[in-house]
Amino acid sequence: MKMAFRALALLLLAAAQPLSAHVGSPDVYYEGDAGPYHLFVTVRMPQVIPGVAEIQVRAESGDVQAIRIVPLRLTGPGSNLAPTPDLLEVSKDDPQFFTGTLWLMESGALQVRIMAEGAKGKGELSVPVASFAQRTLPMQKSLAGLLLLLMLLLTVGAISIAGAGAREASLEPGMTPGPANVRRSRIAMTVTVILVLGLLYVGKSWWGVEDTSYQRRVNFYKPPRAETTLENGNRLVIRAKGEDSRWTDRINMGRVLPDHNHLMHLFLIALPGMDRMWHLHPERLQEGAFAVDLPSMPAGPYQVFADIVDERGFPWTLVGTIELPQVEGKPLAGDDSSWSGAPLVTTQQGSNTSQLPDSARIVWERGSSPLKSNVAMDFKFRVEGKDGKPVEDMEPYMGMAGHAEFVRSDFTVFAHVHPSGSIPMASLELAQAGLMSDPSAMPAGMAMAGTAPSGPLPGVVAFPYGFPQPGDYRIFVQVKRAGQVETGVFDAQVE
Ligand SMILES: [Cu+2]
Repeated sequence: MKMAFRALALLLLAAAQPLSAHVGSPDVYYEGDAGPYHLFVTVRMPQVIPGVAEIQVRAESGDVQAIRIVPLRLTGPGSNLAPTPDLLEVSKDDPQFFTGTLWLMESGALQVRIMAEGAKGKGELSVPVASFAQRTLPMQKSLAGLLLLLMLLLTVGAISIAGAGAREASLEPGMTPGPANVRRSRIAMTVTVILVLGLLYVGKSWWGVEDTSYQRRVNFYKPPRAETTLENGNRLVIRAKGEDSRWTDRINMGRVLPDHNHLMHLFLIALPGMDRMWHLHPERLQEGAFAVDLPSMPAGPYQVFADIVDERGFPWTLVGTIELPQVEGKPLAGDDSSWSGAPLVTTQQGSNTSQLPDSARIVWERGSSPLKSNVAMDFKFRVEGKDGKPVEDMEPYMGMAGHAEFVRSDFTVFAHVHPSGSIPMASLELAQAGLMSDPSAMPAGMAMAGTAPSGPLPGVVAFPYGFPQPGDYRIFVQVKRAGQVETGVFDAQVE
């Protein structure tokens, strides 16, 4: 029985942090066009795989009649063989809001294909999702109790049936068992006890093997460690190391995909107050490591977040910390950018304006209601000049109107978000290519929201996202104006 208790205790011992690619922010927020319909999509990812994802779709216009969804692999076999789609339910109070659930059966880079139908015909879009078990769910105490009771009942039952059978099966009716029968019964019961204990042991081992392999899968998808070394005083070398030993074999750093022009987006954020931030783009070295020549930086501890997308379209964020000496480096160039200012302050009302160097500023149109976690929001930022009017010199920064980084004060949440949402552009491109292979489903003029805008950009940029948990956050909003990258910083308290 002790073994059974141990097996159950093992099961109840489930304490893994829910972390993910993007760190601590597993849900997917997306804004884009399904043919003629503009949709806002939220995918709430399950904590375990297989598990149920919750899908919410809001249509911008009122002419969408039905929305169907189906899960697929993002790339490779199965990425174009769609099972029968499920119909989303229309909200009773709001005909533009659709909800439904979807079983996700496997881990890895998946996509949720969304098919909208309405007055303007049909349209499709595809939302890449990173599917992985975030933790081992503990067994419910009532279920554990019931199983233990059943096990006891079966064990005692099996032993007593074997004993009774050996003692009384060959007796004539009305006869009482003699000493020989009793001896045979004791032997049968002893043998059965040994057999049952053997069975329980095998069962416990089986359970243990399953549990270990599940735990390994959970560890496999934890954010890999960013192992950093400083060479020659200013060259930072970054290597990824997965929590599970199989990670390095399976994730080929030599084949990561370029994500909005760069193989890696590296963020160095001053600890603990986030009063300095660098957004850099390391180059890949021969052996799968990455390296970047640092700009001049003051000595101190820094948090490291490094975004990559593997060849299957699965996004990973390497996480680490580094203690840097005073670095004498070269000036920033290309897409690299930096910001410095006041440390994070957390007040209920937070901050909604951020001054830019040329007396322009970024204003967060956050409304007056308190910020809530796990609510899909459109984070809208207005870049305005001295005169209070939106600036007219905005241009694409790495192909997009803006980039936003959401960081929780304790660094357990990090999300790099774009106007199209929380999905890396490299994964979106793979999903888009999948749609392209079926031209009948691809209406003309379809473009990804927020990518490769042409012509002058409006002085407003919006990011669909939701805070994954309550706490204090700093939001870095990065835009490009007249060839210069500018960063606005906003602090927010989330309930
Ligand atoms: Cu970006």
